[in-house]
Amino acid sequence: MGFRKDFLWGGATAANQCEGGYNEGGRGLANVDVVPIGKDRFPVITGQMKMFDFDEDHFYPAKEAIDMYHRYKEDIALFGEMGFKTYRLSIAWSRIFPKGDEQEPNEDGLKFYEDLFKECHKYGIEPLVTITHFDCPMHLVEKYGAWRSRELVGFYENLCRVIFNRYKGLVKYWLTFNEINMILHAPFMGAGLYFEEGDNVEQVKYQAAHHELLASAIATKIAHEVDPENKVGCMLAAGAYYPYTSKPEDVWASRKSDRENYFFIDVQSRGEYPQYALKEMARNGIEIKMEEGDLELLKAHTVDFISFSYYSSRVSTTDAELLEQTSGNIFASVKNPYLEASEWGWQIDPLGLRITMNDLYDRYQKPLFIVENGLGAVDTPDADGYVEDDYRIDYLAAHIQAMKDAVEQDGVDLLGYTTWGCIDLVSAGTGEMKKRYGFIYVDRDNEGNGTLKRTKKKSFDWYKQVIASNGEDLTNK
Ligand code: P53
Repeated sequence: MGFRKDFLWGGATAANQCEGGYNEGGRGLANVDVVPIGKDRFPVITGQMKMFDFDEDHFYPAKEAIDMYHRYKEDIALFGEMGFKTYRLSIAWSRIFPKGDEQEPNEDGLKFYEDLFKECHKYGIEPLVTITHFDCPMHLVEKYGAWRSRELVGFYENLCRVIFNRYKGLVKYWLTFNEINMILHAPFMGAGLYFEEGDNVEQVKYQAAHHELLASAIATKIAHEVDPENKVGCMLAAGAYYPYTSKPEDVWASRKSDRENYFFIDVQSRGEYPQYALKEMARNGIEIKMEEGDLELLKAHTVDFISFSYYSSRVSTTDAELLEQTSGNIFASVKNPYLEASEWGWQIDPLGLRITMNDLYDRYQKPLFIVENGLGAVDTPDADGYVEDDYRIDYLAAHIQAMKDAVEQDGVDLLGYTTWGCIDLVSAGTGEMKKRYGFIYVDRDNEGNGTLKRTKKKSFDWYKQVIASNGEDLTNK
């Protein structure tokens, strides 16, 4: 019993949140580079405020991030020491195609990831690669309006062809779009969408989503053609919605909120636009322009597995006053009175992970892969850089226990588990360094000061023990 023998334990990062080196190796500028820290971040990531380049008044944490571009060997050695079986990372599109619409890729960028994958294999670590983790070359944003334009499908297809061929034999697990539903919630950060006055925002988002869904199906097709060993997954920002009360209207609201997110996975996994979504779009006057063959492509090239991030469950309500409190969050959710919250107000709900896993497995009947989970917290290192992060161990142990219950008690098929930000990195939501997830502490602050030195936290040895025991020993010694 317990987890499968080949269970993929590991950690996850994203290029823009850890690499830095934003203008090195021929890399082009991307949407994720120009999102600043501070009060303007939210309007920028939601596409309400135009920020297409750096300016003097803001600090842009992704420019240098934690400098993994130069330090990946040291970092991967530490992952190896923890016994990682897999390392989830993303490719920066603008390293491979600096502008996005070139015919020929940038060799420096290709070589960088080739070396990085080889470094992983030295330690027996299987790379799990997110093809796009929120990033889109700025040239594609400025010239085509990013995923608004159908041309992006072709540019993404080129990217996929190039990387699948180049990394054949080095990579076999691929995710097409990180948190594909993020296009609804943070459309500039998630998909390079910026809105002009007079735009029909919902129309633009769903048209762009269609392009991504199509691109995802095409990527799946090519991945399977290039190497039948390739396994392709979709990726959802998950977290089941609970009704605030047992009032049927609240229950119905929670179903609708779930569907808003499951919509994407329904298309990627079942290969069809679900009826509820078609009806809802029709009611809202949203008309998706499709071309001949689109629906066939979606149907023919569904994903092999379902991956998702889970940080918290969410709560829906029809109470207008309560609803008011939810504005300004990436995901609308009222406070659940039964749960504790992190320092950033993210509510902690391990059982919610088991519930979410069961929802997804019931719905799709495909293997699941938890590719993000973790606690963003303030860490206080001692003079040697050591952090006694029992709070993080408690969070992770409770979530691993819940996923074990889903596997052992409920029979969910789970391929692996990668914790988010296995090494401290820049927060996507806030741009802070202070919000840390790692087993490895990185000396850098919100303003970009620090030596970038890496040190092990208490959770480092704990996670090593969890992996060595294949999830049997979760005790904090
Ligand atoms: P941060 C919001 C809600 C759920 C998932 O988030 C999210 C976000 C964006 O903040 O994104 C994922 O860094 C994402 C990662 C991100 C991680 O969650 O705001 O895939 O890039 O870093 C954690 O604490």
